[in-house]
Amino acid sequence: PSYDASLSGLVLPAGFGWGVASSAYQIEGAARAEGKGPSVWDFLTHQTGYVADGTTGDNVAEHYWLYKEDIARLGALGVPSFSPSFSWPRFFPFGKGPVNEEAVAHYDDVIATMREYGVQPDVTLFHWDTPLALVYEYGAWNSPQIVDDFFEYAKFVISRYDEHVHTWFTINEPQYCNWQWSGYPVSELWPSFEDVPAAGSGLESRFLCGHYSLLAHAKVAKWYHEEFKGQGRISFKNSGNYYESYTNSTADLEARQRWFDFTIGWFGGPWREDGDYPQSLKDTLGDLLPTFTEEEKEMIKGSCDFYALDGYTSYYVWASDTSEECIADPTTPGFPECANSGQTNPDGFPLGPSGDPGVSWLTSAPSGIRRFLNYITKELHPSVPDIQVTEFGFAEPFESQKTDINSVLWDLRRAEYYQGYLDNILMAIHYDNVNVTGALGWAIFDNFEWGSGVSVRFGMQYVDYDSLERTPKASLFQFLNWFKEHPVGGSTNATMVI
Ligand code: PNW
Repeated sequence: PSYDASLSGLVLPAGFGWGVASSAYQIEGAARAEGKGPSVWDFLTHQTGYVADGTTGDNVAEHYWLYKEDIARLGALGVPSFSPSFSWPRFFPFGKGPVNEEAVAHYDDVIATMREYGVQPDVTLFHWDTPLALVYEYGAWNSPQIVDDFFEYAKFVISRYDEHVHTWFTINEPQYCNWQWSGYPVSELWPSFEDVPAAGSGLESRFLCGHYSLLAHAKVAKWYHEEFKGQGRISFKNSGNYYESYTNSTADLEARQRWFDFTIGWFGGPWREDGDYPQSLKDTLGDLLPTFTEEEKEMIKGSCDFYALDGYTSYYVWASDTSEECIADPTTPGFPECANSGQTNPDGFPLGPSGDPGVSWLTSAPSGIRRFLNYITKELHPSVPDIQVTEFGFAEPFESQKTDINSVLWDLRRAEYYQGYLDNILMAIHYDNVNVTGALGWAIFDNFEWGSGVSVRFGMQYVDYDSLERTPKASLFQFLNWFKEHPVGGSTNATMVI
Protein backbone atom coordinates (compact mmCIF):
# COMPACT_ATOMS: atom_id res chain seq x y z
CA PRO A 1 0.00 0.00 0.00
CA SER A 2 2.80 2.47 0.69
CA TYR A 3 4.56 1.68 -2.58
CA ASP A 4 4.26 4.70 -4.83
CA ALA A 5 4.77 3.83 -8.50
CA SER A 6 4.83 7.49 -9.47
CA LEU A 7 8.28 7.74 -7.90
CA SER A 8 9.86 5.43 -10.44
CA GLY A 9 12.71 7.10 -12.26
CA LEU A 10 13.45 9.60 -9.50
CA VAL A 11 17.07 9.47 -8.36
CA LEU A 12 18.80 10.61 -5.20
CA PRO A 13 20.86 13.80 -5.30
CA ALA A 14 24.64 13.51 -5.74
CA GLY A 15 26.43 12.99 -2.45
CA PHE A 16 23.45 11.34 -0.72
CA GLY A 17 24.91 9.00 1.91
CA TRP A 18 23.07 5.81 2.75
CA GLY A 19 23.78 2.66 4.65
CA VAL A 20 23.16 0.84 7.91
CA ALA A 21 23.93 1.54 11.57
CA SER A 22 24.35 0.07 15.03
CA SER A 23 26.29 0.76 18.23
CA ALA A 24 29.19 -0.74 20.16
CA TYR A 25 27.42 -2.22 23.17
CA GLN A 26 24.60 -3.55 21.02
CA ILE A 27 26.78 -5.63 18.65
CA GLU A 28 30.38 -5.95 19.79
CA GLY A 29 30.15 -8.49 22.60
CA ALA A 30 33.70 -9.14 23.87
CA ALA A 31 32.74 -7.21 27.00
CA ARG A 32 35.90 -8.05 28.92
CA ALA A 33 38.32 -8.48 26.06
CA GLU A 34 41.53 -6.66 25.30
CA GLY A 35 41.62 -4.24 28.17
CA LYS A 36 38.09 -2.86 27.94
CA GLY A 37 36.75 -1.23 31.10
CA PRO A 38 33.14 -1.64 32.21
CA SER A 39 30.41 0.74 31.08
CA VAL A 40 27.14 1.44 32.87
CA TRP A 41 25.52 -1.18 30.63
CA ASP A 42 27.99 -3.86 31.71
CA PHE A 43 26.90 -3.08 35.23
CA LEU A 44 23.14 -2.84 34.66
CA THR A 45 22.73 -5.93 32.52
CA HIS A 46 24.28 -7.98 35.30
CA GLN A 47 21.72 -6.83 37.88
CA THR A 48 18.87 -9.30 38.26
CA GLY A 49 15.67 -8.06 36.71
CA TYR A 50 17.06 -5.16 34.72
CA VAL A 51 16.82 -6.70 31.24
CA ALA A 52 13.47 -8.24 30.29
CA ASP A 53 14.85 -11.56 29.03
CA GLY A 54 17.83 -11.72 31.40
CA THR A 55 20.39 -11.45 28.60
CA THR A 56 23.46 -9.21 28.51
CA GLY A 57 25.65 -7.72 25.83
CA ASP A 58 28.66 -9.74 27.06
CA ASN A 59 28.90 -11.88 23.95
CA VAL A 60 26.09 -10.57 21.80
CA ALA A 61 26.71 -10.85 18.03
CA GLU A 62 30.49 -10.70 18.71
CA HIS A 63 31.08 -8.07 16.07
CA TYR A 64 34.28 -7.20 17.95
CA TRP A 65 35.72 -10.47 16.64
CA LEU A 66 33.66 -10.81 13.44
CA TYR A 67 34.00 -7.26 12.10
CA LYS A 68 36.05 -8.30 9.09
CA GLU A 69 33.38 -10.57 7.67
CA ASP A 70 30.58 -8.20 8.68
CA ILE A 71 32.26 -5.37 6.79
CA ALA A 72 33.23 -7.56 3.84
CA ARG A 73 29.58 -8.58 3.48
CA LEU A 74 28.46 -4.95 3.42
CA GLY A 75 31.05 -4.28 0.74
CA ALA A 76 29.90 -7.25 -1.32
CA LEU A 77 26.27 -6.11 -1.06
CA GLY A 78 27.22 -2.61 -2.20
CA VAL A 79 26.24 -0.81 1.02
CA PRO A 80 28.14 2.49 0.80
CA SER A 81 28.18 3.47 4.51
CA PHE A 82 28.22 1.81 7.88
CA SER A 83 27.65 3.81 11.04
CA PRO A 84 29.01 2.01 14.12
CA SER A 85 29.84 3.61 17.45
CA PHE A 86 33.25 3.33 19.03
CA SER A 87 33.52 2.35 22.66
CA TRP A 88 34.76 4.97 25.09
CA PRO A 89 35.59 2.38 27.81
CA ARG A 90 37.65 0.38 25.30
CA PHE A 91 39.85 3.38 24.51
CA PHE A 92 39.87 4.66 28.09
CA PRO A 93 38.95 1.83 30.48
CA PHE A 94 38.54 4.25 33.38
CA GLY A 95 36.96 6.98 31.25
CA LYS A 96 40.21 8.94 31.26
CA GLY A 97 43.90 8.38 31.84
CA PRO A 98 46.15 6.16 29.76
CA VAL A 99 44.81 4.97 26.42
CA ASN A 100 44.35 1.22 25.92
CA GLU A 101 46.58 0.34 22.97
CA GLU A 102 44.67 -2.84 22.19
CA ALA A 103 41.54 -0.80 21.53
CA VAL A 104 43.52 1.54 19.31
CA ALA A 105 44.89 -1.39 17.30
CA HIS A 106 41.38 -2.82 17.02
CA TYR A 107 39.68 0.31 15.74
CA ASP A 108 42.66 1.07 13.47
CA ASP A 109 41.91 -2.23 11.78
CA VAL A 110 38.16 -1.61 11.71
CA ILE A 111 38.80 1.61 9.79
CA ALA A 112 41.37 -0.08 7.53
CA THR A 113 38.92 -2.90 6.79
CA MET A 114 36.16 -0.47 5.88
CA ARG A 115 38.52 1.29 3.51
CA GLU A 116 39.57 -2.01 2.01
CA TYR A 117 35.95 -2.94 1.22
CA GLY A 118 34.88 0.53 0.16
CA VAL A 119 32.48 1.05 3.07
CA GLN A 120 32.43 4.62 4.38
CA PRO A 121 32.60 4.91 8.21
CA ASP A 122 30.17 7.40 9.83
CA VAL A 123 31.28 7.12 13.44
CA THR A 124 29.39 7.85 16.66
CA LEU A 125 31.70 8.59 19.60
CA PHE A 126 29.23 7.91 22.38
CA HIS A 127 26.21 5.63 22.20
CA TRP A 128 25.20 5.26 25.86
CA ASP A 129 28.17 3.18 27.11
CA THR A 130 29.34 5.63 29.79
CA PRO A 131 32.53 4.41 31.50
CA LEU A 132 31.38 3.06 34.86
CA ALA A 133 34.39 4.54 36.66
CA LEU A 134 33.06 8.04 35.97
CA VAL A 135 29.75 7.17 37.60
CA TYR A 136 31.48 6.24 40.83
CA GLU A 137 33.87 9.15 40.64
CA TYR A 138 31.47 12.03 40.10
CA GLY A 139 28.08 10.80 38.89
CA ALA A 140 28.98 10.89 35.19
CA TRP A 141 26.43 12.97 33.25
CA ASN A 142 25.12 14.62 36.40
CA SER A 143 28.37 16.53 36.73
CA PRO A 144 30.15 19.20 34.66
CA GLN A 145 33.32 17.11 34.95
CA ILE A 146 32.03 14.81 32.22
CA VAL A 147 32.45 17.59 29.66
CA ASP A 148 36.25 17.59 29.87
CA ASP A 149 36.58 13.82 30.03
CA PHE A 150 34.39 13.38 26.95
CA PHE A 151 36.37 16.13 25.22
CA GLU A 152 39.68 14.31 25.81
CA TYR A 153 38.29 11.02 24.55
CA ALA A 154 36.71 12.67 21.48
CA LYS A 155 39.91 14.55 20.62
CA PHE A 156 41.90 11.34 20.71
CA VAL A 157 39.56 9.42 18.39
CA ILE A 158 38.86 12.25 15.97
CA SER A 159 42.55 13.18 15.63
CA ARG A 160 43.40 9.62 14.79
CA TYR A 161 40.67 8.84 12.25
CA ASP A 162 39.47 12.13 10.77
CA GLU A 163 41.27 11.49 7.51
CA HIS A 164 38.92 8.56 6.88
CA VAL A 165 35.74 9.56 8.71
CA HIS A 166 33.77 12.31 7.01
CA THR A 167 30.78 12.29 9.34
CA TRP A 168 31.17 12.38 13.12
CA PHE A 169 28.31 11.97 15.55
CA THR A 170 29.44 13.09 19.00
CA ILE A 171 26.55 11.81 21.10
CA ASN A 172 23.60 9.53 20.41
CA GLU A 173 20.20 10.94 21.33
CA PRO A 174 20.69 13.20 24.35
CA GLN A 175 16.88 13.21 24.49
CA TYR A 176 17.27 9.87 26.30
CA CYS A 177 19.29 11.45 29.08
CA ASN A 178 19.66 9.76 31.35
CA TRP A 179 17.63 6.70 31.95
CA GLN A 180 18.83 5.01 28.77
CA TRP A 181 22.42 6.03 29.30
CA SER A 182 22.64 4.97 32.87
CA GLY A 183 19.38 3.42 33.98
CA TYR A 184 19.36 6.13 36.61
CA PRO A 185 17.01 7.09 38.16
CA VAL A 186 14.49 4.55 36.85
CA SER A 187 16.33 1.63 38.32
CA GLU A 188 16.44 0.97 42.01
CA LEU A 189 19.50 -1.10 41.23
CA TRP A 190 21.50 1.97 40.44
CA PRO A 191 24.12 2.99 43.00
CA SER A 192 23.38 6.32 44.62
CA PHE A 193 25.92 9.09 44.39
CA GLU A 194 26.22 10.80 47.69
CA ASP A 195 28.42 13.56 46.36
CA VAL A 196 26.21 14.44 43.43
CA PRO A 197 23.51 16.99 44.05
CA ALA A 198 21.17 15.60 41.43
CA ALA A 199 20.98 12.19 43.04
CA GLY A 200 17.64 12.79 44.68
CA SER A 201 15.57 13.82 41.74
CA GLY A 202 14.89 12.13 38.46
CA LEU A 203 13.83 15.30 36.71
CA GLU A 204 16.77 17.28 37.98
CA SER A 205 19.09 14.57 36.83
CA ARG A 206 17.49 14.38 33.38
CA PHE A 207 18.02 18.06 32.70
CA LEU A 208 21.53 18.12 34.15
CA CYS A 209 22.44 15.21 31.90
CA GLY A 210 20.96 16.99 28.87
CA HIS A 211 22.82 20.15 29.80
CA TYR A 212 26.25 18.57 30.08
CA SER A 213 25.78 16.46 26.97
CA LEU A 214 25.00 19.57 24.93
CA LEU A 215 28.05 21.29 26.38
CA ALA A 216 30.23 18.22 25.79
CA HIS A 217 29.12 18.09 22.16
CA ALA A 218 29.62 21.83 21.66
CA LYS A 219 33.10 21.82 23.17
CA VAL A 220 34.19 19.05 20.82
CA ALA A 221 32.58 20.77 17.81
CA LYS A 222 34.26 24.09 18.59
CA TRP A 223 37.64 22.39 18.79
CA TYR A 224 36.91 20.44 15.60
CA HIS A 225 35.95 23.55 13.68
CA GLU A 226 38.35 26.14 15.03
CA GLU A 227 41.46 24.42 16.27
CA PHE A 228 41.70 21.03 14.65
CA LYS A 229 40.06 22.24 11.44
CA GLY A 230 38.64 18.82 10.64
CA GLN A 231 37.97 17.58 7.13
CA GLY A 232 34.49 16.29 7.84
CA ARG A 233 31.23 17.34 9.46
CA ILE A 234 30.01 16.96 13.01
CA SER A 235 26.68 16.76 14.84
CA PHE A 236 24.95 14.85 17.60
CA LYS A 237 22.03 12.52 16.78
CA ASN A 238 18.55 13.73 17.76
CA SER A 239 15.91 11.27 18.79
CA GLY A 240 12.67 12.71 17.55
CA ASN A 241 9.17 11.57 16.85
CA TYR A 242 6.71 13.54 14.73
CA TYR A 243 3.60 14.90 16.43
CA GLU A 244 0.31 15.72 14.75
CA SER A 245 -2.35 17.41 16.86
CA TYR A 246 -5.52 15.40 17.33
CA THR A 247 -7.73 18.39 16.49
CA ASN A 248 -7.06 21.97 15.46
CA SER A 249 -8.16 23.34 18.81
CA THR A 250 -5.75 25.81 20.40
CA ALA A 251 -5.29 23.46 23.33
CA ASP A 252 -4.29 20.55 21.07
CA LEU A 253 -1.98 22.72 19.00
CA GLU A 254 -0.29 23.87 22.20
CA ALA A 255 0.03 20.26 23.31
CA ARG A 256 1.75 19.47 20.03
CA GLN A 257 4.17 22.34 20.53
CA ARG A 258 5.00 21.14 24.04
CA TRP A 259 5.84 17.66 22.79
CA PHE A 260 8.22 19.13 20.22
CA ASP A 261 9.71 21.56 22.76
CA PHE A 262 10.47 18.85 25.31
CA THR A 263 11.99 16.45 22.77
CA ILE A 264 13.87 17.91 19.80
CA GLY A 265 13.33 21.54 20.86
CA TRP A 266 15.25 20.88 24.08
CA PHE A 267 18.35 20.28 21.93
CA GLY A 268 17.62 22.94 19.30
CA GLY A 269 20.21 25.39 20.68
CA PRO A 270 22.65 24.84 17.78
CA TRP A 271 19.96 26.13 15.40
CA ARG A 272 18.47 28.92 17.48
CA GLU A 273 19.53 32.58 17.27
CA ASP A 274 20.12 32.67 21.02
CA GLY A 275 21.81 29.24 21.30
CA ASP A 276 19.57 28.61 24.29
CA TYR A 277 16.66 26.42 25.44
CA PRO A 278 13.10 27.24 24.25
CA GLN A 279 11.24 29.70 26.49
CA SER A 280 8.59 27.10 27.36
CA LEU A 281 11.25 24.89 28.96
CA LYS A 282 12.51 27.77 31.08
CA ASP A 283 8.95 28.72 32.09
CA THR A 284 7.88 25.19 32.95
CA LEU A 285 11.04 23.90 34.56
CA GLY A 286 12.29 26.92 36.49
CA ASP A 287 15.21 25.87 38.65
CA LEU A 288 15.11 22.33 37.30
CA LEU A 289 16.64 23.64 34.08
CA PRO A 290 20.31 24.62 34.35
CA THR A 291 21.35 27.86 32.64
CA PHE A 292 24.05 28.52 30.06
CA THR A 293 26.53 31.41 30.25
CA GLU A 294 26.66 33.79 27.27
CA GLU A 295 29.91 32.16 26.22
CA GLU A 296 28.36 28.70 26.36
CA LYS A 297 25.39 29.80 24.25
CA GLU A 298 27.81 31.18 21.67
CA MET A 299 29.62 27.84 21.65
CA ILE A 300 26.39 25.87 21.20
CA LYS A 301 25.14 28.08 18.37
CA GLY A 302 26.37 26.68 15.07
CA SER A 303 27.94 23.61 16.71
CA CYS A 304 26.15 21.23 14.30
CA ASP A 305 27.08 21.18 10.61
CA PHE A 306 23.82 19.45 9.61
CA TYR A 307 20.73 18.11 11.35
CA ALA A 308 20.90 14.44 12.34
CA LEU A 309 17.50 12.88 12.96
CA ASP A 310 16.73 9.45 14.35
CA GLY A 311 13.09 9.43 13.26
CA TYR A 312 11.28 6.15 13.82
CA THR A 313 7.64 7.03 14.23
CA SER A 314 4.78 9.53 14.69
CA TYR A 315 2.11 10.23 17.28
CA TYR A 316 -1.12 12.11 17.75
CA VAL A 317 -1.15 14.50 20.69
CA TRP A 318 -3.94 16.25 22.52
CA ALA A 319 -4.34 18.35 25.64
CA SER A 320 -5.78 16.90 28.80
CA ASP A 321 -8.28 18.62 31.10
CA THR A 322 -5.56 18.95 33.68
CA SER A 323 -2.75 20.27 31.48
CA GLU A 324 -2.76 23.68 33.19
CA GLU A 325 -2.44 22.30 36.70
CA CYS A 326 0.18 19.83 35.54
CA ILE A 327 2.40 22.55 34.09
CA ALA A 328 2.28 24.33 37.43
CA ASP A 329 3.25 21.27 39.45
CA PRO A 330 6.41 19.23 38.69
CA THR A 331 5.21 16.36 40.88
CA THR A 332 2.29 15.61 38.53
CA PRO A 333 2.64 12.41 36.48
CA GLY A 334 3.18 13.43 32.85
CA PHE A 335 5.16 16.53 33.79
CA PRO A 336 6.77 18.33 31.95
CA GLU A 337 4.97 17.56 28.67
CA CYS A 338 1.60 17.65 30.41
CA ALA A 339 -0.26 16.46 27.33
CA ASN A 340 -1.47 13.13 26.00
CA SER A 341 0.02 11.24 23.13
CA GLY A 342 -1.17 8.13 21.40
CA GLN A 343 -1.40 6.18 18.24
CA THR A 344 -5.06 6.59 17.40
CA ASN A 345 -5.93 7.77 13.94
CA PRO A 346 -8.82 10.22 13.79
CA ASP A 347 -8.61 11.67 10.30
CA GLY A 348 -6.67 9.63 7.82
CA PHE A 349 -3.09 10.41 8.83
CA PRO A 350 -1.77 6.91 8.21
CA LEU A 351 -0.35 4.96 11.08
CA GLY A 352 0.63 1.49 9.97
CA PRO A 353 1.22 -1.71 11.89
CA SER A 354 2.78 -1.61 15.33
CA GLY A 355 6.15 -3.07 15.96
CA ASP A 356 6.95 -5.80 18.44
CA PRO A 357 4.80 -5.42 21.57
CA GLY A 358 8.09 -5.07 23.47
CA VAL A 359 8.58 -1.81 21.56
CA SER A 360 5.21 -0.23 22.22
CA TRP A 361 6.36 3.19 21.00
CA LEU A 362 6.93 2.05 17.44
CA THR A 363 4.20 2.28 14.79
CA SER A 364 4.96 2.37 11.09
CA ALA A 365 3.98 5.87 9.89
CA PRO A 366 5.61 6.41 6.50
CA SER A 367 4.00 9.77 5.68
CA GLY A 368 5.07 11.04 9.12
CA ILE A 369 8.75 11.09 8.15
CA ARG A 370 7.97 13.35 5.18
CA ARG A 371 5.98 15.74 7.37
CA PHE A 372 8.73 15.66 10.00
CA LEU A 373 11.52 16.51 7.54
CA ASN A 374 9.43 19.46 6.34
CA TYR A 375 8.57 20.56 9.87
CA ILE A 376 12.17 20.61 11.13
CA THR A 377 13.75 22.37 8.17
CA LYS A 378 10.96 24.83 7.34
CA GLU A 379 9.18 25.59 10.61
CA LEU A 380 11.26 24.64 13.62
CA HIS A 381 14.81 25.37 12.43
CA PRO A 382 14.93 27.17 9.07
CA SER A 383 18.68 27.63 9.57
CA VAL A 384 19.30 23.89 9.02
CA PRO A 385 21.30 23.53 5.78
CA ASP A 386 20.60 19.84 5.31
CA ILE A 387 19.13 16.96 7.24
CA GLN A 388 20.09 13.31 7.46
CA VAL A 389 17.90 10.50 8.76
CA THR A 390 20.52 8.82 10.92
CA GLU A 391 18.31 6.00 12.24
CA PHE A 392 15.01 4.50 11.16
CA GLY A 393 13.84 0.95 11.48
CA PHE A 394 11.22 -1.47 12.70
CA ALA A 395 10.81 -4.38 15.11
CA GLU A 396 8.63 -7.08 13.54
CA PRO A 397 6.01 -8.47 15.92
CA PHE A 398 7.21 -11.49 17.91
CA GLU A 399 10.16 -12.02 15.61
CA SER A 400 12.26 -13.54 18.36
CA GLN A 401 9.55 -16.09 19.16
CA LYS A 402 9.21 -17.40 15.64
CA THR A 403 10.56 -20.91 15.50
CA ASP A 404 10.27 -21.32 11.76
CA ILE A 405 13.34 -19.61 10.35
CA ASN A 406 11.60 -18.87 7.06
CA SER A 407 8.95 -16.77 8.75
CA VAL A 408 11.68 -14.81 10.53
CA LEU A 409 13.50 -14.14 7.30
CA TRP A 410 10.28 -13.26 5.48
CA ASP A 411 9.91 -9.99 7.46
CA LEU A 412 7.35 -8.27 5.29
CA ARG A 413 6.27 -5.64 7.77
CA ARG A 414 9.83 -4.41 8.14
CA ALA A 415 10.29 -4.54 4.37
CA GLU A 416 7.19 -2.42 3.92
CA TYR A 417 8.36 0.00 6.60
CA TYR A 418 11.61 0.63 4.72
CA GLN A 419 9.86 0.94 1.37
CA GLY A 420 7.33 3.42 2.75
CA TYR A 421 9.84 5.53 4.69
CA LEU A 422 12.31 5.72 1.82
CA ASP A 423 9.54 6.66 -0.62
CA ASN A 424 8.52 9.47 1.70
CA ILE A 425 12.10 10.68 2.14
CA LEU A 426 12.33 10.79 -1.65
CA MET A 427 9.07 12.74 -1.85
CA ALA A 428 10.39 15.25 0.70
CA ILE A 429 13.44 15.75 -1.54
CA HIS A 430 11.66 15.99 -4.89
CA TYR A 431 8.23 17.42 -4.14
CA ASP A 432 8.95 19.55 -1.06
CA ASN A 433 12.53 20.63 -1.76
CA VAL A 434 13.84 19.46 1.59
CA ASN A 435 17.61 19.03 1.46
CA VAL A 436 17.89 15.47 2.77
CA THR A 437 21.48 14.24 2.42
CA GLY A 438 21.47 10.80 3.96
CA ALA A 439 19.57 7.82 5.37
CA LEU A 440 20.89 5.09 7.66
CA GLY A 441 18.75 2.03 8.39
CA TRP A 442 18.72 0.58 11.91
CA ALA A 443 20.08 -2.01 12.13
CA ILE A 444 22.82 -3.81 10.19
CA PHE A 445 21.73 -7.02 11.96
CA ASP A 446 19.83 -8.08 15.09
CA ASN A 447 21.40 -6.49 18.13
CA PHE A 448 21.04 -6.06 21.88
CA GLU A 449 17.94 -3.90 22.35
CA TRP A 450 18.84 -2.41 25.77
CA GLY A 451 16.17 -3.22 28.37
CA SER A 452 14.57 -5.73 25.98
CA GLY A 453 17.80 -7.68 25.56
CA VAL A 454 17.74 -9.96 22.52
CA SER A 455 13.96 -10.45 22.73
CA VAL A 456 13.41 -7.60 20.26
CA ARG A 457 15.07 -7.76 16.86
CA PHE A 458 15.73 -4.73 14.67
CA GLY A 459 18.08 -6.30 12.12
CA MET A 460 18.01 -6.46 8.34
CA GLN A 461 20.08 -9.59 8.91
CA TYR A 462 19.08 -12.34 11.33
CA VAL A 463 21.63 -13.28 13.98
CA ASP A 464 21.60 -16.79 15.40
CA TYR A 465 22.93 -15.98 18.87
CA ASP A 466 24.30 -19.51 19.33
CA SER A 467 26.14 -20.04 16.06
CA LEU A 468 26.56 -16.26 15.48
CA GLU A 469 25.67 -16.85 11.85
CA ARG A 470 24.14 -13.86 10.03
CA THR A 471 21.39 -14.44 7.45
CA PRO A 472 19.79 -11.73 5.31
CA LYS A 473 16.08 -11.05 5.80
CA ALA A 474 13.69 -9.96 3.05
CA SER A 475 13.84 -6.38 4.34
CA LEU A 476 17.55 -6.20 3.50
CA PHE A 477 16.78 -6.90 -0.14
CA GLN A 478 13.87 -4.48 -0.13
CA PHE A 479 16.22 -1.83 1.28
CA LEU A 480 19.00 -2.57 -1.23
CA ASN A 481 16.61 -2.76 -4.19
CA TRP A 482 15.08 0.57 -3.25
CA PHE A 483 18.51 2.20 -3.65
CA LYS A 484 19.01 0.39 -6.96
CA GLU A 485 15.77 1.89 -8.22
CA HIS A 486 16.69 5.34 -6.95
CA PRO A 487 20.44 5.58 -7.45
CA VAL A 488 22.55 8.41 -6.14
CA GLY A 489 23.66 10.88 -8.77
CA GLY A 490 22.47 13.99 -10.52
CA SER A 491 20.92 17.03 -8.96
CA THR A 492 17.38 17.24 -7.67
CA ASN A 493 16.46 19.69 -10.40
CA ALA A 494 17.78 17.51 -13.17
CA THR A 495 15.71 14.56 -12.00
CA MET A 496 12.51 16.62 -11.78
CA VAL A 497 12.54 16.67 -15.58
CA ILE A 498 12.64 12.88 -15.98
C1 PNW B 1 17.29 4.34 19.33
N1 PNW B 1 11.38 6.30 21.22
O1 PNW B 1 16.66 4.68 20.53
C2 PNW B 1 18.71 4.01 19.73
O2 PNW B 1 19.65 4.95 19.25
C3 PNW B 1 19.15 2.62 19.42
O3 PNW B 1 20.26 2.28 20.21
C4 PNW B 1 18.00 1.64 19.58
O4 PNW B 1 18.40 0.31 19.42
C5 PNW B 1 16.97 2.02 18.54
O5 PNW B 1 16.53 3.36 18.69
C6 PNW B 1 15.74 1.13 18.55
O6 PNW B 1 15.06 1.23 19.77
C7 PNW B 1 15.34 5.07 20.62
O7 PNW B 1 10.79 5.97 22.26
C8 PNW B 1 14.67 4.76 21.78
O8 PNW B 1 10.80 6.99 20.38
C9 PNW B 1 13.37 5.17 21.98
C10 PNW B 1 12.71 5.89 20.99
C11 PNW B 1 13.36 6.20 19.82
C12 PNW B 1 14.69 5.78 19.63
